[in-house]
Amino acid sequence: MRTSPRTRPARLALAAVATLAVTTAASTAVTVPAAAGAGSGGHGHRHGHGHGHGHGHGHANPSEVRFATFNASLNRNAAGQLVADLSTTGNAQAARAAETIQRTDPDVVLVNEFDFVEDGVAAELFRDNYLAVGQNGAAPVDYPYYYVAPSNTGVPSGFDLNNNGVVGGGDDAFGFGVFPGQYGMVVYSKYPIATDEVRTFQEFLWKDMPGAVLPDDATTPEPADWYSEEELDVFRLSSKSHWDVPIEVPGRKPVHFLVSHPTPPTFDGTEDRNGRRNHDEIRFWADYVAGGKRASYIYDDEGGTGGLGRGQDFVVAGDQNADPFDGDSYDDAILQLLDHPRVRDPHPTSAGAVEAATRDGGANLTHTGPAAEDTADFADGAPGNLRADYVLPSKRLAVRDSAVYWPTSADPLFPRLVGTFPFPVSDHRLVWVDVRTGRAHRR
Ligand SMILES: [Ca+2]
Ligand SMILES: [Ca+2]
Ligand SMILES: [Ca+2]
Ligand SMILES: [Ca+2]
Repeated sequence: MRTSPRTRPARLALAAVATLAVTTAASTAVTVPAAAGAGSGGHGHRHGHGHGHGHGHGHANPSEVRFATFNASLNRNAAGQLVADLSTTGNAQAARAAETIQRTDPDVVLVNEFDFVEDGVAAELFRDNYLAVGQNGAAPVDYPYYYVAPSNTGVPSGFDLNNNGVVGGGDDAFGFGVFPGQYGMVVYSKYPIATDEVRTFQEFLWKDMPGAVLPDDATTPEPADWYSEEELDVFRLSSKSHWDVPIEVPGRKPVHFLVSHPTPPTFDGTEDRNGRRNHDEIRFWADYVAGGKRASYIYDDEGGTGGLGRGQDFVVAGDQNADPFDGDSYDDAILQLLDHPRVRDPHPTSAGAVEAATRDGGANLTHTGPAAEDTADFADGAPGNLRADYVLPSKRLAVRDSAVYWPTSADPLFPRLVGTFPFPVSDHRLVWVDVRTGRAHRR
């Protein structure tokens, strides 16, 4: 549904066209056990002590796992800046992003808008210099495992994808970005990641999705021809990447953490190329968790095919850039997941979002979706505050609790961790869901 005019949220500055660095050869993904060894050495210690969850959630019972998603705005304007910022402990925004994660203490967290840097350099700097250091009295949080891999953002396509007559710039990259890896993502975990079984879908081509809602150039009679055949032969569905990251909680069935960050459905024209891509980026996981025939068209970057099996547990997470009621989505894109027979929507809420909608006014006053479920504080002319960030477990997993970390202005942490525009950390709020995972032997 399209209930507001197509305007640009303030957060993504479509700045002057920057020169794109040429990306180097395809790089490999990185997952890293913390210290040396197979990664089992530290577990007894971690589980025995824990750090104490702020919500009565502890490590004594590893069957209950807190999954989170957080668009932390840890992207920067040029390659190298994030590494420079994270190389010291003094970056205020990174410290506040880390404190947000420490206060909510997820066991597994996806961080969106985290520039990709080869060899996990940025991921390790944020972990070691910020997450592992107590911020403003919050307890440090220990993530022995993480996963990062390349992103399509800022990687030059060599084609004029936005049809403005010129090749180059962020809009002609495989995903919007002014340098390779800008707006990437990273997964941190307290539990081992089955590195060998991670699947990435960075290079899956949009045209290979049956019934893809490809955009049309209205000035020609041919349908669905915004992108030429030559462009469709290289056009990747994922604006960043899609990763299936299996999390291995000891004694429990693996949980497939399905993460992505579909493009905002804006920054385009009446052809709605970004709205349509957003829709199909969300559809990818809907088909993937359906499995069977519906997922048979899917192939990963290693050539493996198909989706999840019937008995496999999962949690879909990420900034989906799609609200079920308001904003600019193409054809109710997020309902593909929220109404999916295998997906559970825990409907996380916050009091801060309700306060923000009232305080901000504007488009928020005409929204039909519940303000309590908003997760992003966008510009209030349009689109207003939206539910954009999701943690959606399989229906097979029991949900114990959930929330959006969005305290009200009465909370002493509000000015530092939430605030009002311009935000001290991010325009998005962290969302977490506690699920009870399945026993390892269950079939
Ligand atoms: Ca162009
Ligand atoms: Ca046409
Ligand atoms: Ca707002
Ligand atoms: Ca809203």
